Amino acid sequence: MKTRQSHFPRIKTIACEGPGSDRPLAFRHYNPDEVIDGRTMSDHLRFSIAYWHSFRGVGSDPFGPGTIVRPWEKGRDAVSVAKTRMDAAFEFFQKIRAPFWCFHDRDIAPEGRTLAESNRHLDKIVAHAKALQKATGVKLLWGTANLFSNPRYMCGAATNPDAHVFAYAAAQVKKALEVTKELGGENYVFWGGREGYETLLNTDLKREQDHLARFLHLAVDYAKAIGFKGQFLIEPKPKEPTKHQYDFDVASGIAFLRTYGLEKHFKFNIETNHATLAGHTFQHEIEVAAAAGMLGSIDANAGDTLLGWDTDQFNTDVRELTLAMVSILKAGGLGSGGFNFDAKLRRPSIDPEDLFHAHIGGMDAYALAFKLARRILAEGKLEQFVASRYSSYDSGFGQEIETGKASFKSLEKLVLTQLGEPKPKSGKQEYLENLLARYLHG
Ligand code: XUL
Ligand code: CO
Repeated sequence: MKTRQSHFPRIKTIACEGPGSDRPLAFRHYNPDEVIDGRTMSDHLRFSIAYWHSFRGVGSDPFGPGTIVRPWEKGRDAVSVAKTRMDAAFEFFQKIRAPFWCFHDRDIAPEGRTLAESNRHLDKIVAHAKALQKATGVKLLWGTANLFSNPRYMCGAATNPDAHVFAYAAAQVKKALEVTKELGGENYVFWGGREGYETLLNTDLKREQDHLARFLHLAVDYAKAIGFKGQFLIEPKPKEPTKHQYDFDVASGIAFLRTYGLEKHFKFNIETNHATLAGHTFQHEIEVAAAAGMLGSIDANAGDTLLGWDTDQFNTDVRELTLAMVSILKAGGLGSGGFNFDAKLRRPSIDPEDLFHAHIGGMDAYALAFKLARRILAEGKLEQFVASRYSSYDSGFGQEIETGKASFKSLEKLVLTQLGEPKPKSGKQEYLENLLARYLHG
């Protein structure tokens, strides 16, 4: 299928011109066709474009309305506008060389007056998306349902005190799972934007958590019933829009999933800005998920240290991304996941071209981080340091501790009769930071 008209007529497909290029509309590090270890960079990195920010974001913030007016936002009715917008989006996905996209149900199709009408709109747009996916080769990384914008969800969806709202949310997710399957989605994401509370004065915390778990079990059952094989992902976030969100961070997400017997069915979609809002580094969240074998996918963005909220910026901090990438590669990669740019333009960045600059910066930073992390792991200096720091557990009484053969009694005897006082050893943080700096800056 050919899209009739170009929505970015002045922009050609972005090419990789190498680190020496000074052309703003070129990649310097992300060469999607470069083969590394038998796979293209496009395959390694699995970049994805977030429909909500890049094609529904208008630049509004709590202090003012939108600033961004796109030329493609016109048509006879809301459904035909949605189709033209989607044509523009797929042209962008191709020109920016992103192999994947992600959406919420309500990003791609207008909500109707009834659920039945919303579903009819969605079906029309999904048919259009399917044709565009076929024509361009762009695939769906994940789908999800927007269970946070409509006023009916003001007190939560699965955790709403009103069972009627739970039922409505269930119906919405049922449909979202069906369309994600129809579009070949490789994952399905649950971000519980309003699954938390504003005040405990009106909240039965235990009952809300039970309801959230019941909802997720119903989703698991329905995915099985329709044969949806994609990976389920939980996206933790500590707060915003609610004061407290039940999926606070990866560690509390793991505890929640294990408490309710859901751990086999879920992995984590880790978002950088959500990690920092929880008081963690991006790498910390990745390590916690990887340690549990539950690292799923990444929402690639960044916060602003001077603003305490979810600013969803494009991340160009190569140091932060290199550390994250080391942890991701050590864990064996993201499997069916990818790097989804859940990031938005700043409010005054109103030109369609700004979408290109933003993604070029983000993709190049990740691509460079990927290459640096591969070098770090190939040389193995950091890993060797860590391994030797723990080497007292590799044999003797250390090994007995790890294998469960030692007891408090046996260890006491050992200290009293042989070991005596341990000799302090340096953690060598500054040496390691300098080692990292050599990879980053030469
Ligand atoms: C919100 C956020 C969402 C999820 C999907 O902070 O990250 O866009 O990624 O619902
Ligand atoms: Co996100």
